[in-house]
Amino acid sequence: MRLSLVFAAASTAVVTSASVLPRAAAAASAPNLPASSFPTFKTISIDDAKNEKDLPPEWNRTHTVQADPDFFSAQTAASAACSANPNVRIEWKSYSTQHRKNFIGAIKCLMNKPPSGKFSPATNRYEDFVRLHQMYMPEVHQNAKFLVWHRYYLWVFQMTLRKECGFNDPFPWWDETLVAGKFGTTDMFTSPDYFGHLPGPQNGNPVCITSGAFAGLTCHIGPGGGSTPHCLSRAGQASLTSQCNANFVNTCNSRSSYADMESCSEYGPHAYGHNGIGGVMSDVAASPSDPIFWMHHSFVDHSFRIWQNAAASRTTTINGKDHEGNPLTLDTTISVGGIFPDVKVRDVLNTMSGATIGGYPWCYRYNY
Ligand SMILES: [Cu+2]
Repeated sequence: MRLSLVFAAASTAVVTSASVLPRAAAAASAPNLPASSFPTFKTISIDDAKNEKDLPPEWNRTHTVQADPDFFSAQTAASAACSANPNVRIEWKSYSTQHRKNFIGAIKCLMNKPPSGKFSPATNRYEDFVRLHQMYMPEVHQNAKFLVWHRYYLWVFQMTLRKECGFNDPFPWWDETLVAGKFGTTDMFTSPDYFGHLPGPQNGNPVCITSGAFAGLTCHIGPGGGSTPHCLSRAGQASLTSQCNANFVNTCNSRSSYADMESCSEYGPHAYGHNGIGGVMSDVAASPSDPIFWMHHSFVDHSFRIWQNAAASRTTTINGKDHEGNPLTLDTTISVGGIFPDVKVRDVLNTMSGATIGGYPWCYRYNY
């Protein structure tokens, strides 16, 4: 009797003090990890990219897997239907205020849903996606699978917003070349309604995000391969985000082979965007913990699609190698851990194929 009274009193006290904690104090309860906790992404300078320093002599230049004419010609009817009514991803600047708020709200909706239980130790549905990325990290980075896998991962995330959170609006994308070197000035970061601010590092370390829709967010996946609760943090560096410029994108896109372009994109603008936003975004394995991840990867996928638009063969052929050194083929599996069906490389090369995947049309393009 006496013991239970003590417990009752103690738990009442805890509830009371938690309920009167101001939001900022609650935010501070997740530790702000130092920069050294977050492994950064490997980069290549634009000069080295121009000199093809990232490409070993024999790498990727041979063994291009040719198109499967039967497969791609069979898509004609579906792709015609798709062309008539594609999902158009709209660049953030012309994305309406209502769409922006709905998009942010849908991400928060996923964060407020329970985890599936298949991605332990994820604590909510959103973190299922973070854990998935963490699990697949070695398989889908630093090899040619990077662009095709992240294209599907991004689309699956967006279809999940639609399916599980009723987000039926067009999807946004972010043209980072418009703000290369000044990411912090876009209203994505400056508005109280969106992603929260982009502070510079303090004493060389990231800063917890206390503004925007995700103020005070605790990340439970990462850093690296672990799961230590930490605040959503950033450490913006203009000298790095300046590399997300049109010249660098065009340098990568001037490469004619998929795998050569992939290498330049991954270690070039892609890596600089992650490292330049810093903190959680520079955590290779668990960077999707920061919701700006999806905007950054829409930029990476956009560059890939622009490269593909230059030649029809770029939506029907593939080359390069996977993380084990095996050549990618049209039949190489792209898996998202069961959140959506496994697909093959052939299924994701043409974003306008019109095929049905997991009940949704694979059918999108960018507004420019
Ligand atoms: Cu990734």
